[in-house]
Amino acid sequence: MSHKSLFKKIFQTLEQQGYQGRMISVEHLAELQTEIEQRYYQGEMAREVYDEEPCKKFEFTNPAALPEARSLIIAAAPQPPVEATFHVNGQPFPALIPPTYFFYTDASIHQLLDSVLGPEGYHLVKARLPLKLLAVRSGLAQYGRNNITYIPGMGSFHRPVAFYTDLPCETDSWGAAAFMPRCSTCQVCCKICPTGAITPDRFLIHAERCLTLHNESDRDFPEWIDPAWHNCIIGCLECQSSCPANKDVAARTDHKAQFSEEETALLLQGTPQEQLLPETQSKIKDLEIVEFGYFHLLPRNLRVLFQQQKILA
Ligand code: B12
Ligand code: SF4
Ligand code: SF4
Repeated sequence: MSHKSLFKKIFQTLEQQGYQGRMISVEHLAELQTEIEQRYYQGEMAREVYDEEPCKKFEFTNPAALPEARSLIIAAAPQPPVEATFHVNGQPFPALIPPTYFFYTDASIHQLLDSVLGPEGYHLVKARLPLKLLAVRSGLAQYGRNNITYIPGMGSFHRPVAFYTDLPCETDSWGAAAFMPRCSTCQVCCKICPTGAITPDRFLIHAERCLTLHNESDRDFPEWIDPAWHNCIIGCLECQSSCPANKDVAARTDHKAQFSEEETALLLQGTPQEQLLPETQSKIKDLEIVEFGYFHLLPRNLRVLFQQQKILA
């Protein structure tokens, strides 16, 4: 098959699944690296965030597993927030996990790309890169003022992923970073962000203030965080769920596990995963928190949510 036909087939295959994608040449990696490093050295990026994984593991050169990579495919799949229901004192308590924490779409995109490229002898390797910048500069997405990226039809409720491939890049969509036009007359996210992480005076968020950084961490919550600000099992949804650009997608939630009173009590006590009943383990696995290494944070994060609702003292 010609490169042009392959290129067409890749994007048709993604679109048939409701996904979207773009392709750029690996030649732009150096520019991507310079942009990120300049911001870092100019002090725009919080060192406590960018000196840690996954940012410190960004790789701006072809991966060892595919040194002859010629292009990058950046793709995104719609991903709604997920709801899990817990039970405390006879009361059901629905709690949300934002998009991002579910890997299944990465595997699905990988599989689809491989089904097109594999039979033609091309290879794919997952990239460790700044995905928002890549999505925006490839033309797949636009930045919102909240510093999250938006794709038509998906809003910000999508999960991006990128793959290196040895397929030559014949249609390169690299361009300048775009800002969602509607943000120029809107500041809803700045006002709603509980921690003041989004400020109108600069585009980058004050990442060190983002609630997500703190409730994804093992460290005790800093004193300046009001417990009432927590709104998810992990992460935070405030600047996305309030955004008018998400109006058409915000109502969708995937309903997953229901945890009984006994299961909720065991989780709150911090019972090790392997000591939970197999059906509880399977529900937890379904939430993908285990894969992310966040299972141990559940007792603390659930407790703070329940206390806020006065369900627990
Ligand atoms: C580090 C990180 C964090 C840190 C720091 C966040 C940050 N803004 O950098 C913390 C822990 C705080 C965090 C929080 C969240 N994160 Co996060 N995070 C990442 C990670 C690992 C890297 C982000 C990164 O590259 N930062 C570097 C900075 C410099 O890049 P940037 O934010 O894109 O900044 C660019 C713009 O500011 C632009 N720019 C600057 N000035 C101007 C001016 C104009 C006019 C324009 C157009 C552009 C522009 O240039 C900068 C780059 O040079 C990615 C995964 C990945 N591998 O990419 C996920 C990722 C970005 N996170 C994601 C999400 C969803 C979140 C949360 C909503 C958490 C949640 N799910 O509950 C919050 C949102 C916070 C927010 N409002 O941004 C998603 C975003 C999906 C999407 N729709 O865009 C990602 C891609 C993970 C994933 N695979 O889904 N995150
Ligand atoms: S809330 Fe308003 S300013 Fe913020 S990202 Fe959404 S449209 Fe843009
Ligand atoms: S995720 Fe929450 S804390 Fe972080 S910037 Fe958005 S609203 Fe603010």
